[in-house]
Amino acid sequence: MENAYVAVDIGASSGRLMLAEINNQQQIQLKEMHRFKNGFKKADGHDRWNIDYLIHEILTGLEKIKAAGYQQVYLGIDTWAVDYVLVGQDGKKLADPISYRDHRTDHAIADLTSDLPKSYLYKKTGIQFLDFNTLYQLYEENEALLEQTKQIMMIPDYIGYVLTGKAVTEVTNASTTQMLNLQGRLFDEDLLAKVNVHDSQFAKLVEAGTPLGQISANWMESFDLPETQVITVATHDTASAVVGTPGVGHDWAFLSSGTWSLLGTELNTPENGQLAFENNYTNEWGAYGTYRFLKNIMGLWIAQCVKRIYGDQYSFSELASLAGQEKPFQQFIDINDERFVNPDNMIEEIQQYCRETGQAVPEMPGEIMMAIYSNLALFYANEVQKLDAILDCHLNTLNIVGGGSNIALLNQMTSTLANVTVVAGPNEATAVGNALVQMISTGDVQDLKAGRQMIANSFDLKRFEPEADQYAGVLKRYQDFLNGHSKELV
Ligand code: LFR
Repeated sequence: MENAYVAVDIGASSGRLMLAEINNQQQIQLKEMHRFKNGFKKADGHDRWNIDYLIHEILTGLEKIKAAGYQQVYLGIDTWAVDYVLVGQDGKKLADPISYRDHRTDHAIADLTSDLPKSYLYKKTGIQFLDFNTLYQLYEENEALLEQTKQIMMIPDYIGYVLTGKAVTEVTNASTTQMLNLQGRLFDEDLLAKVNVHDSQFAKLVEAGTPLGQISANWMESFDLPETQVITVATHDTASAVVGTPGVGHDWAFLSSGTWSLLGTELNTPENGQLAFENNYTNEWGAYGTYRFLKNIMGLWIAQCVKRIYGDQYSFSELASLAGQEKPFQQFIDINDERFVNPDNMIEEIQQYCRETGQAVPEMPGEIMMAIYSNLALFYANEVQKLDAILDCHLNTLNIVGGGSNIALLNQMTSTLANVTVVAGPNEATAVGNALVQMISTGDVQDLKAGRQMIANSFDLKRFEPEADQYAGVLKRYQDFLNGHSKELV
């Protein structure tokens, strides 16, 4: 019997269990078996994730998989990065984890780096400065809770631990803590000391693709589950998305387009020089010794917040088609401005930004959406140019994966502005990458290169080529605007 692989992929707004199998034509077939909502809620003064609910949804999804006739499966878990669970002496969580969008870390970078130069921190870790990195979250952590903490577990590691009883710290996600040392490839003692935690509070570091164990007997007794072998995959969703990107050759960049837009390229050695530092590029660790050299861009989060305000009035595709009826580039917005991280009302925030910068204020839903798409495309194009400059190379192809790869309008604008071929798809790259690491681990797929070839043969990828002279001069004007208004962290 062929192996069945379950990819548990949980993002900030939804989670899913995808079943992946290899068919007779050596293609990966993917089927969604269960989907559920995710989001943080205010509790005890902070924005928190409901982690027990997420675990319960995974078990419900596995029951559905058993009911569909699967007696035995492999399973991998990926989620968003940087957030963690504090586990007490009794092996139980001390509190629900706080979301990285919580405002507790708003000033943490400045506070923590007041006596520790940023350049020094960057040399050590190669990680971009984002105020929600685990380092800053731990800096702001409740001291009494930290004192009771036996182990600090990243979200997907914690879920794996609850399911199997086995604890590890997987590196693709652990690198986003900004506490791993690039040279030694271990936790950095100085940085841990700075936030009053100790190496012994983290379970041992493992690479993506390491078997974890069986789902514990107590879960098997209380739920009707298949026999499930958990494999520690590239547990950071962005790491899985990059594994699942069908890049070919050496001149491709990726854009993992979901709640966040993660734009960058895959490297075999990290790049933590001056230019990378000045542009706040990160070297997150990837599967198989790679590095994700990328920048976090605010992404579809902005559109998701706008849609939430409109409620059920419009679907995403209706909003996209309304946008398509509007003229692009009516206003320039620095979408990475901190004010868009977690505003009370995203529409008003965008409008206020336009007012403050003396630009046309978008009012209608189509105008708002076009303002978002235009500025995402501009931001992407600007970063593709930066990547070329930092790495002294020319990236010819941008592989866009994730939910955002379905937005043809955005793909086309990006291709034209960045002057690159855009290859769009698969939209479930994260689940595909999650499953691929499992398949390589069991020996069903030889290696990453063979796996990416398989992905290219399995999914319908769409190509977009630059349209000559379409938006001449717009990118340059946007760059001038950013020079005057950008609030880059470095
Ligand atoms: C994407 C992502 C990004 C990370 C952000 C916060 O879902 O994992 O890579 O920077 O969420 O965890």
